[in-house]
Amino acid sequence: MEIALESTVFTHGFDYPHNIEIAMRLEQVARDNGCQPRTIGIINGEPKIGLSENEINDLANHENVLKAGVRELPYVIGKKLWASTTVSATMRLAALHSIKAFATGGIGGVHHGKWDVSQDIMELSRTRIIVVSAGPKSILDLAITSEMLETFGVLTVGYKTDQMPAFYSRNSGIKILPVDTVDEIENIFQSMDSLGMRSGLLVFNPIPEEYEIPDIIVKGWVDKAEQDLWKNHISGKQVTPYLLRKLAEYSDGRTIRSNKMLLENNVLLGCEILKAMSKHEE
Ligand code: PSU
Ligand code: MN
Repeated sequence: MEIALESTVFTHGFDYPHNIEIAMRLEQVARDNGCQPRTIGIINGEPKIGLSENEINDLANHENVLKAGVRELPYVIGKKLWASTTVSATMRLAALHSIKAFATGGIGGVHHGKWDVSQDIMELSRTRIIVVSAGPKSILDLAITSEMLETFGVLTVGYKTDQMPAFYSRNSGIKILPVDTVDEIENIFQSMDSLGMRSGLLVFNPIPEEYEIPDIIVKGWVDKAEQDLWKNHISGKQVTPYLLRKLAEYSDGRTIRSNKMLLENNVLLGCEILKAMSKHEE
């Protein structure tokens, strides 16, 4: 049972040394739960489906690492570059290798007030794999992201919740279809196959209560961070790394701790889903 993990979270999401610590910890959580971790990234133009510990270190410390979505994969492979893979690129590479589940933190979506829509949504609509996430990234427009997921036909379910989780907090107030067990998730994934749906299944798994940060507090930090963004003319792929760094700064590291715990929680659920799938395949 292989579980896919992404590399952008440690190349662009966290700074050293948290980044390496978290990457290693997630692999360990997978192993402790009976799965083989496959952290995906591109080394010198070569997609690695399961980076070694050394390669994770090299990728995290390499001075010129591109953040590659699925669109950029041919570019970084063709030009033999070093790249981390976002949710969209990780999904594609994992699915190509018949990996059935992928655990991540936040998926990309729609940013506030501008036409900045992540490739993650497009890829979820066309690549068959189960993606476990704690909600769209907190810096996004959640209502529009939820609408966009619908438009692209991305089936999105909430694990033991009927509200879309909002990354650092468990509830966004936006309705979502609930599921109660990993067996239900597996049944739904099989049904998609029998209906000829080749899209991904997005499973939103709320952050554990003890690490939750109330929405209202996060919003204050996000507003401030967005003003910094605007003042410093940051755009495109720099947006997420910049905002995450600012949130860590304003929260005195609290967002880092929460981010780490929700990632672990998602790896756990990913492994449970894989176990349910393998039980039924026997
Ligand atoms: N969520 C985080 N940190 C991140 C990301 C998500 O808390 O670094 C990464 C994921 O790899 C996701 C990507 O796929 O950001 C989306 O980036 P963009 O909005 O540029 O598509
Ligand atoms: Mn974007």
